[in-house]
Formats: sequence, C-alpha cells, structure tokens
Amino acid sequence: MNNMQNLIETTKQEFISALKKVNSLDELEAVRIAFLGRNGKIGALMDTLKKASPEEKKGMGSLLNELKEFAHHAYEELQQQLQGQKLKKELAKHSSFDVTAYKKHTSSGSLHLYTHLIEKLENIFISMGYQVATGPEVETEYYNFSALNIPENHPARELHDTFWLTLPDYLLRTHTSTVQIHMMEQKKPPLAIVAPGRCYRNEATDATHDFMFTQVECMLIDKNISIAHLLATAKTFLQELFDKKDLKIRVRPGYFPFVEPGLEIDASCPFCTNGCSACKKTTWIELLGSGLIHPNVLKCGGIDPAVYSGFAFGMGLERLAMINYGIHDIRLFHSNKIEFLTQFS
Ligand code: FA5
Repeated sequence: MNNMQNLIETTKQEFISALKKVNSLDELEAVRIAFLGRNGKIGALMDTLKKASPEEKKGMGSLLNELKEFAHHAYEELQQQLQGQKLKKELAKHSSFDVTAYKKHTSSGSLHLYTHLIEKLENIFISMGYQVATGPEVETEYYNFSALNIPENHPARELHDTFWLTLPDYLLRTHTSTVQIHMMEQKKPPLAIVAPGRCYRNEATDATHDFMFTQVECMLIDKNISIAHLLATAKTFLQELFDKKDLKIRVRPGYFPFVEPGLEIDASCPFCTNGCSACKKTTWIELLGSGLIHPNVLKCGGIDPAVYSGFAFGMGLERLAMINYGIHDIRLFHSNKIEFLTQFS
C-alpha cells in the first residue's frame, strides 16, 4: 500500500470514529466542516492528488472519490437520524396540544357607558368651541353653596342632601355647578366650558336616585350673552346628542339660586311623535336645568356683571342614558354587572 492509499484509509477511519462520537446536529456540522468542508481533510487529500503522477492519479482518484461518496452518504444518513430525534423531542413537549380542543370563550373589554357618553358630550361641545374643565369632588361649603348664591340657612341647601366631611366646611360636591366658580377664578372671559363629573347626595337610593351620579355642566360667559344664546346652544347640543335635526325644545320657569332667570328646558321626545314610555306619554322629556348666571355668582368669580353676562345649564348623565337606552334602574350603572356593561360595548 503506497503512501497516498494509506492517507485515504486513515482519513476514512478518522471520519468514522468522529461520526461515532456525534450526539447532536451541531457536532455533526463540526465533523462535516473538518472533513468535507472547503479546507477539510478530504479536500486536502484532493489537493495532494493533484500533485501526484498520472498513474497514481488513476488508481488513487477513484479511491478518493469512493471516500468522498462514503463520507457524504454517512453524513446525510446521520443528519436525517438526528433531525428525526430532534423533531420527536419537540413534539413530546407539545404532546398535550390538541387543535380540535374546545377553546374557552374570552371576552374583550369595552368602554363603560359613562366614558362613552362623556366622550360623546365632550365632542359635541368641543365642536362648538368649548373647553373641557374639571373641578374637585371634595369641595368646600363656599364653592358648593355660598359662591353660588346659596347662603347659610337658604332653603335650597335642604334640597341638596349633603355628605359633610369631618373636616369643618368640607363636603362631597352635590353638583357640578361648583366648576363655574373655579373656572371664573382661573380664567378671564370669554369663557366657554363643559364640565362632566361625579356628584354625591346623601339620599335614599331608588330606581331613579343614587347617592353618586354624574352631572354635566355647561357655562358660557362673554359680553352681551342672552337667553337667545342659551336656547340656541341647548337646542344644538340636544339635536346633536340625539342625532335628530328636527328636535324641538320648550322652556318652563325653574328655580336655581345661581341663575336669574332660571329655566327648565325640555326636549321633544326623540323616540316618538305621539307618546311612548321614554316620555311617559307626554311627547316631552325634561332634560336641562338652566338660566342666566346670577350677578352675585359672577361677582364671586371676580367677573364684573355690568360688563359680562353668561348662561349655564346642567343635567344628570344617568337619567339621560336611562331615557336613551331604556335602562330601568339607575343603580345598574355602578353595579359592575357584566351582563349590563357588555350591552353597550
Ligand atoms: C342642579 O344640580 C343644578 N346644578 C343644575 C343647573 C346647572 C341649573 C346650571 C341651572 C344652571 P338639580 O338638583 O335639579 O340641579 O340636578 C340636576 C340633575 O342631576 C337632575 O335633573 C338629575 O338628572 C340629576 N340628579 C340629581 N340628583 C340625583 C340623584 N340623587 N341621582 C341621580 N341623578 C340625580
């Protein structure tokens, strides 16, 4: 056996013993590079053969090709075997995965009816040039009553069953009209604000009364503001809210100490023309307490009533939603009942 033949045989034995030690695809790849790669051992034998005599080339060439074929074949066989083992291991990990299995229904979240309505109202007012304002829910007696022309011992205080805090003069606001004074103090007219927020009244709850509810306050102050501005704004707002361009409004006298004159604004029933359960068969729905801001209130807010005038109106959001969606009990709003909430998603 000549030298070249020896080398070929040794390389073959080395290759076989290297393959025997392989346990993974990575190790197999290392063996491939070492023997079959560009600079591998079999490649090196090829280079040596190039320099051999023509006779040597004849005999050794076929031997070397046999080695190459043998190595390729052995490599591919082991590669398939190892890939099969790897796949088996992966499948074993997911053996409990069943594509036909029943998937438990998962429900996605949605906006609460409050959020949905407040966003709708805010967008209507923003489109009319109003700014969204907020005020504190824990208020002082001054902002909730005195500054709104409801002095101590005024009978109107009795109408607002108040949650008083243990801190003297502090309470949970009974209405969002408090935001009027905060805004007058913070900004100069012209002032156009809409203020949605929670209010609290120490009342026994029933289907239409809750101890916590939401009001929305609207206020406009500028020079020469009159009842005409109030009625036009209220009408436009209600038409947009109910998406009814032919919705009409009517006005009745109302009493709120912080406005003069005070008006109750009703809307023609958006759901019928000749009486239904929403309008209690009257074709009209009571919606807004309103009026021109009392000069005493403007003064408390630091605004001169000889120069400026303004209007304000307020409404209860839950009662509005109850009419709109036929909700029979106000307490459902914060009952956290999924069946109730998902109806509005
Ligand atoms: C007021 O609170 C006035 N601040 C409204 C106002 C603003 C008048 C600006 C004039 C100018 P009233 O007490 O009527 O008004 O309450 C307004 C609305 O809040 C009611 O129509 C009702 O929809 C809602 N509301 C009042 N009390 C409760 C309650 N206990 N539960 C649910 N909603 C209530």
